[in-house]
Amino acid sequence: MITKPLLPLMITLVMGFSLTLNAQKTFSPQQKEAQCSRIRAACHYAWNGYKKYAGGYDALSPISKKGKNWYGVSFLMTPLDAFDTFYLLGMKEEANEAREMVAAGMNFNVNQEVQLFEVNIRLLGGLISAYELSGDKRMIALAKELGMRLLPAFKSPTGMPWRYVNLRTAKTRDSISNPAEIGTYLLEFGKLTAYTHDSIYYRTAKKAAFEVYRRRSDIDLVGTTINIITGDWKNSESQIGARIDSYYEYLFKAWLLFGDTDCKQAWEIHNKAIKKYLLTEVPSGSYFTRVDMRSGRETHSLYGALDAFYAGVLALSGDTATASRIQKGNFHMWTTFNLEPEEFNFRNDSLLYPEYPLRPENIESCFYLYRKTHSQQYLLMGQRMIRDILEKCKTDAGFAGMKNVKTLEKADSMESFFFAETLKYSYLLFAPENTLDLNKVVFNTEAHPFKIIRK
Ligand code: DMJ
Repeated sequence: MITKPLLPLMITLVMGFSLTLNAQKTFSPQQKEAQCSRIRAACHYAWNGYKKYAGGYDALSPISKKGKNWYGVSFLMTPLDAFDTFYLLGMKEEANEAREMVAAGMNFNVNQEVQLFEVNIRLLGGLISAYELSGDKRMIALAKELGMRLLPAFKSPTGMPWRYVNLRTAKTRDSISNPAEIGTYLLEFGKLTAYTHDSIYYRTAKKAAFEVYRRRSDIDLVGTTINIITGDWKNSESQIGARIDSYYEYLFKAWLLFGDTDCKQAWEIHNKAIKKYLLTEVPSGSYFTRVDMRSGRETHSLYGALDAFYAGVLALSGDTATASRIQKGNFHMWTTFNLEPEEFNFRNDSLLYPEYPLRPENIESCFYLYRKTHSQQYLLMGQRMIRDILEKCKTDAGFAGMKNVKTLEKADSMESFFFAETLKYSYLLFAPENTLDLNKVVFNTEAHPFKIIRK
């Protein structure tokens, strides 16, 4: 029992403690710069590892210390994805090295089948932003050539693209696709239309996205997989993660980037349905569950690393109230496992898929929320997540994804999006805001910044 004379002392001590905590919670410009330096050093370390062991390849295998290509030839995924991150971080030498590697080594005139979606967001997106930041005409020439070689993928009975296209022969393959791999071209193809003065690019990308949109259910949701020949849904589970995520993101961002009001309307209709049927409150935060696209009934309370992006899109759209509740859930997912898993069940915190391939989405959402609210909690969340990545994922040659967030067994993989997105958003969270003005640029889904040309 606390005696009366001791009470004022206790109150002073408790208040003093919480004041100290609050004081610690406000990041000074020096503390922010220290975070930026840490990210720059990590970026430098990973790039040196790539150059030493994997220079010229698509990516570094950070445990076996070897280079790895996605296909029979290299498309220099890492240098191209990394260029604009180096540029924004003020790493001029590295930015030049990466750009020269791309200019000297990129060749799209190859008899090689590629996955349309990945090549679009990483390569076409990387080339467009490289041009817009550096003015290097070689980058836009490569972008135009790649765009031309990707177009045949959209020749299908519905206008929805095949998943794979051969860059030289234009042969296409794989008709079972998904909203993300069908609807994530609006930004890159819209930019190509602006730079080529040929409307075919944006028209084609928009037709594909709206072929998905017009097949939405009566309750305005889309499913996970669809046949691009018949237009029939193959998997009617609706969610906001893998295979759907950037379809929603691009409808909203095509409005931001180009002022396309059709896209704005489609985004608003989908967003309303997503919030009505998928958004679920539990004590640890808000999450998006999975439901049947027609009935709206829950199929699985599964959430994961990819789903975490939606808080960022909502924050960017101005809905910071919903976004902050989702970010509470995102951070709970991270801290429950001390690195986020690919999938977990948010109703009982059980681990469903333990991988962590160095994904950015949780930090990306912190970045948008911080820019929109300036609440220090997002800096604290970011600081914690960045610390976990830099400490737990570091190897002798770079940074490695995790096979298992519980056992901390590493995977021999450092995805190029670690440079393009994870390190970039980590840096921008703490960097002075004029490093990147969100009123002037929109990020594509691989975090390549595109200049707004909204009319
Ligand atoms: C990136 O390639 C893109 O952000 C994509 O939209 C989803 N997955 C990865 C990063 O996790």
